[in-house]
Order: sequence, then structure tokens, then C-alpha cells
Amino acid sequence: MSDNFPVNGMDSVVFAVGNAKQAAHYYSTAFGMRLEAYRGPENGSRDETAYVLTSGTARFELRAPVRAGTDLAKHVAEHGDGVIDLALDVPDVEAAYRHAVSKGATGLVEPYTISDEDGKVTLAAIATYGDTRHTLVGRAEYSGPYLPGYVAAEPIVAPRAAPYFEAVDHCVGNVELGRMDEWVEFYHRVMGFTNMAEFIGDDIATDYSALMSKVVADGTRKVKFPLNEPAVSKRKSQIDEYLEFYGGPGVQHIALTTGDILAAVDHMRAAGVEFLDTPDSYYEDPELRARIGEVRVPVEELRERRILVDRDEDGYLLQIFTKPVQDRPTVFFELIERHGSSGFGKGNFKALFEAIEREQELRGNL
Ligand code: TYF
Ligand code: FE
Repeated sequence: MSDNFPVNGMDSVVFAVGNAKQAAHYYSTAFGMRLEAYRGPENGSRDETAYVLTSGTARFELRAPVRAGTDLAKHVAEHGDGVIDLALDVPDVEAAYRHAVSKGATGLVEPYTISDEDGKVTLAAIATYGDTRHTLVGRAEYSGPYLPGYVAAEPIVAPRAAPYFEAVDHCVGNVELGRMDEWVEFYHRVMGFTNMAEFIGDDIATDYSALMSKVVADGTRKVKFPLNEPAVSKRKSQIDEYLEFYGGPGVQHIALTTGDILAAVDHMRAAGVEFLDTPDSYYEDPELRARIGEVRVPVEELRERRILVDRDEDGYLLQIFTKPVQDRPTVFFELIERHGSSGFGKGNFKALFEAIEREQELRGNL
């Protein structure tokens, strides 16, 4: 089968924030990321600053307005800190953009090429759910720190010898009630993405999750986008809470692949990152203990840190979720350490959603 929309992987996750200078500090000190590039008024960017940080192949760009009234300033005023762009590294921007638009995607930026002494980059952008976009990035002929217009920057704090995480595993979107299947169909039609096996249907939704979810991914499974919608249930869905406080659909969580989730959690917690709590009963549940079998560390090590375990026919995974990382109950992160399993932690959904609902209740939004 020919792939009309080949992708090399995620290029970067772009955040719009109120104060990128401070956010860059947080992602450096608390997430162990390394500042690589910068753009701002000092080098010709009159309206905004941008800080580019990496951890392995994961790249975050933090953008903040430096004056009122710009589109970026309006985005931050409306949505608070959040993800504005899931940028994709593609081999042929022109072809990908033309294909996407011919399949009904909304074109936001026509393909254009920029260059500097480090080479050239082609960029274009299409719209996805809410005010979120996918910038298409062709950087095969570029060797600079990020993009033309950005200057190399020194780390804000002494960088970690080993990063806490190495890659972006998946990026999850929250969409309105009844619209999940439209967005799944969008990724099928426009990008040729296909469904992965894991999903949350009606059955689980009404029992405890209060959401429905499906996962689309590119053919190589390098880019994975779960999509959630609220489910009608007894209590207010965590997805409704997100939609209300974000002011519409948007990115809910970014999952980060780590090779050592224990070390990552220890360092991040010590730096003040808050993780969801998991009750002791989770670790004492005989059914769970039997199902997960042997993992690389004693379960006691996981219990101490509130790390979750799930196993399927291909292997197991360890995962943990942060609380929202800004004042609004919107964007959060997941750390995931995979050992064969390519799932999303289906066996943990009940414990996870109960933990999220406890937080929701504390906020008065359940
Ligand atoms: O990405 C996933 O599917 C898992 C589970 O609101 C999940 O991380 C799904 C929905 C949600 C929170 C976590
Ligand atoms: Fe996830």
C-alpha cells in the first residue's frame, strides 16, 4: 500500500504560554530538559519569545507573547498555557500539504522555505481540533539548532548526564461530545493513519471512565494520537472539565518515553512535580499481582512511587501521570517505560480515572 502522507516522526510539541522565560526554567529544572535554541526581540522576533528545549529526541518549543493583542497573546488569554501545535517531521512538505488539503484538511499556512547559513527548512500548516494545528516540517537539509531565525542557546542549568525521558510516545487530544469519530475519520482520510487496538468504548465509559477514546497512528507507529470525547455518565466527565477550562478542544496530555521511570519520577518529584496518587489497594489487589507477574523491579519499588503497571500479550509497561502542570485543570504529562507492550495501560484505566476524579472533586468540578 502506498503511503500518501509519510511521516518521519514528531518534530516538536509547541506550547503557548504566558511566560516562556519561566516555563523554560521549569522544563529545565523539573523535567531535566536542555535549552537548545532561542528567538526573541534581541534577534528580530518583535512580538514573541520562543525557547526550544530537548530531552533525547523529544523537543518542546515554548512560545510567549511579549506584547498585547497578537494572535499568540489572544490564544494565551483564551486558553491559558497549552499546546498549540503538534508539529510533524515529514520527508516532503509540499506533497504532504497538497495531499492533506485535497482530502479536506484546512490549510493554515501554504508551504514556504526559509534558509540561513545552516541550510533550509520547508514549513506548512494544517488545522486540527480546536485551535490546534499540525505544522509540517521538512528539515532534511538543515543542520542548525532548530529553525532559521533561532539562535543557539546555552542550558539554563547544568544539563543532566542522562535525560529523564528520550522521546514523545503519544499526544492525546480532547474533543467535544460526539465528535471523536469525526476526528478519527479526519486522521484516516487526511493522513492515512489507522486505528490501534486499544480503545475505550461505551461499555467502559458508562462503568467508570466517563470518556470514550480511540487511538490513530501512522503506518510506522512513530506518531500516535489518542482522541478522547466525554461520555454521558453519572458524574461530570474529566473531558468536560478540560473543555470548560481550556475553552474548547485541545491537547490533553503528552506521554514521554523513559528508559528509567523510577529515576525520572524520583528526580521530578524532588524538583516539585506533582504526580497522581494511587491507593495502596492497587498494589495489594491479588488479581493485579497475578496479571502483571514479574517486572524489572519489586512491586514495592513501584508502590513507593505510585507507578502503575500493565501487561498484555506482547509485554508490559510502567506508567505514571502528573497532575495538571498549570493552574487550569488542562494539560498534564505521562511517563511511560515500555517493555514490549505497545498498549496504553488499559488495565490501569479504572485506577487512573478514579485518581483523576479524586482531583476533580477537590477542584469542585465533579
Ligand atoms: O493515552 C492513553 O490512552 C492513556 C490513558 O483521559 C488515558 O494514557 C486515557 C484518557 C485519559 C487519561 C489517560
Ligand atoms: Fe497516555
